[in-house]
Amino acid sequence: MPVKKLTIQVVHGPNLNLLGSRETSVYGKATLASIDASLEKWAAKESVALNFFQSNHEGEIIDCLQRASKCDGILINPAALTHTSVGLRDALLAIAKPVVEVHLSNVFAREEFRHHSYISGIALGVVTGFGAQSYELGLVALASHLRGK
Ligand code: CA2
Repeated sequence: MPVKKLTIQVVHGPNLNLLGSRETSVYGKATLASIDASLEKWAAKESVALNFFQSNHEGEIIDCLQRASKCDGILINPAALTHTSVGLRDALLAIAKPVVEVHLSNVFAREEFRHHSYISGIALGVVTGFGAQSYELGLVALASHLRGK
């Protein structure tokens, strides 16, 4: 039987456009473009279509999620919005698709304010602390879930 094509919305939150240029000891040397390219490489082999979006603005991210209501699932690094945004949580609840939350750093090994996430409680799962690999692990897990594996 042919494999069903999945569509996954990938969302990167505020400041992640700076990846690879600053704070490399915390977030690693990979750029956002290189992370997207490696996700795309895996997705192409697995019959998964990825739509990428990054913004430094909460409202733009919420608008993107509302436009993405027909996707099968969402892979998101909400960045600082993780710890602050009821609006983002409500937008994810409204779209009602499986969400995987990812973080480059291990948020639990950092400042206490990063230990709380408004997103984790509504997510299928969370991957945190594996650098760029967090995204890859999250994508594989989300696609497996969507395929019922
Ligand atoms: O570890 C992660 O992926 C975070 O989501 C990154 C957020 C942080 O607020 C979360 O607590 C954990 C920060 C993203 C900022 O990205 C930068 C990248 C390069 C240089 C400066 C900031």
